[in-house]
Amino acid sequence: MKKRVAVIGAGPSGLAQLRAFQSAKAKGEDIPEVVCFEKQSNWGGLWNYTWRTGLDEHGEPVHCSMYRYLWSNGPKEGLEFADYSFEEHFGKQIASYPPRAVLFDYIEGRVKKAGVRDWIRFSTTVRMVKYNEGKGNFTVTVHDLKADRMYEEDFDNVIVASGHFSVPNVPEYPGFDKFNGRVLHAHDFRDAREFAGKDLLLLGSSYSAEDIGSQCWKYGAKSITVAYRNAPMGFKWPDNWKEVPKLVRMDESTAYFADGTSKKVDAVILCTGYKHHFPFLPDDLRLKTANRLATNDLYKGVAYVHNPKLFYVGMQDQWFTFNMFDAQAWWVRDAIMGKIKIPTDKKVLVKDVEDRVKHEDAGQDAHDAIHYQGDYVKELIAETDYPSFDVDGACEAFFEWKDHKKQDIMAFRNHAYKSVITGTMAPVHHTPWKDALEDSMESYLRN
Ligand code: FAD
Ligand code: NA7
Repeated sequence: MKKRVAVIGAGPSGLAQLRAFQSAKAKGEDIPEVVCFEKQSNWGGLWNYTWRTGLDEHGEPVHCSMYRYLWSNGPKEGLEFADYSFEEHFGKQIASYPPRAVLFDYIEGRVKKAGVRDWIRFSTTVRMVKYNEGKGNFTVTVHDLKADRMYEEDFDNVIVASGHFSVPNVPEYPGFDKFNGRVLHAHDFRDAREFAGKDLLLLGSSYSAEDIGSQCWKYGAKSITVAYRNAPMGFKWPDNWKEVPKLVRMDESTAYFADGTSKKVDAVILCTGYKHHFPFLPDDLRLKTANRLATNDLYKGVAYVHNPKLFYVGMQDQWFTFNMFDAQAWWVRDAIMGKIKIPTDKKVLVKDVEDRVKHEDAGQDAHDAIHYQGDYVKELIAETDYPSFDVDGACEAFFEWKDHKKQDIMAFRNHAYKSVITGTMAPVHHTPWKDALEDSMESYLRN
């Protein structure tokens, strides 16, 4: 009997997993039967944009946290697939910060080429995973949303690739219930034009606050006020953008901050992050971790220490994305196919996690964090046949990106970097980011 493997989610991580198995098959290896369950009707995960917010047409929570006009927030040279370059996909080198639709096309291009679409059961939500102690396997209960039918199947391994930037962390502040404007989380933000001419308050001081604020600024918001909880982002912001200490309370129209200042605002956007949320996993299988580089309970960052037949891909906070998911997916594939041995002594697995946490905690700054995650990618790649690439070169692209952000936060996307896969330099985009209001693929590729 062939082993059966369930993959939960067909976003970049789940698709990396399918491509990993398919590449072994293409080399003549006998691979397990792989079934991927995806609750959306298409692949791409967060990159599969929808206008919907709240619940979808089936009553399922909408997964998408992306929005119109989103451009990559880091250089594409940091995420390029080692087995499928941008040049291979687009037939030429393209600029370094592609809009969402361009990256979606790139992600899709590789899996279309691999021919793995048939492995995915779309519009199918995983409702429960149970480990059968006696049989040593898992029973997965799923809901076919189109047929409105629930059924169970057994699998030898389960790989959770359901993402962790979809279920919002939604704090409450005094007065939200009295405020006359809209209070929304970044997860439900879709179109910056809604806020043209408005005074906006954003809470949070990480990527969402930076990027949603920048989008709103670009598309004509009157002012942006960002309240930070611990530390400001500290970029050189435009004149109508201010960072203030944390929000204390609101009334019908005004926000009051910890430094005694206040600001009349029209809407509040909570850029307060996301939760690792796995409603389909029981206590004995459910990962509980903060959003960090060294997660809790994952040996080599992927194998669940309390039951190493269960794997998680893409659960780390992310500098590296697509290429890190690949490194993980190839490693998980080889662990499942028996080419990599996971130690049977749980103490060894736990120690591995402790060491990773310590190592991450020893880092001082973002520079160390990028190196840390780069080293992790290198470590995994060295143990599989994933094409080796210049990970240090990708780290360099991240360092340059950080410098460019410091120089001018509204212009960092006008820079270009060198591919670590093909060695070619990206062209400089034809229009500065702040003036490029049209973000279609046709427009972006017109270089
Ligand atoms: P996801 O993309 O979240 O995919 C998970 C998939 O699992 C989804 O398709 C979902 O429908 C499915 N799923 C979930 N639960 C179930 C279930 N119970 N049953 C069946 N299917 C299920 N990264 C970059 O590299 N560059 C960027 O510019 C960038 N910008 C970002 C901007 C935003 C606003 C956000 C939120 C993230 C951004 N990211 C970016 C990071 C992003 O996390 C990764 O690029 C990538 O999408 C992660 O892939 P994933 O497959 O792990 O998760
Ligand atoms: P992050 O990077 O997890 O950041 C969350 C931010 O929210 C962070 O600045 C937190 O403040 C802040 N936060 C969390 N809880 C609160 C409360 N209660 N009050 C105020 N502020 C709070 O999430 P992002 O959404 O920015 O980014 C996630 C991904 O989306 C990322 O990979 C991007 O590529 C896009 P802290 O700094 O801890 O004080």
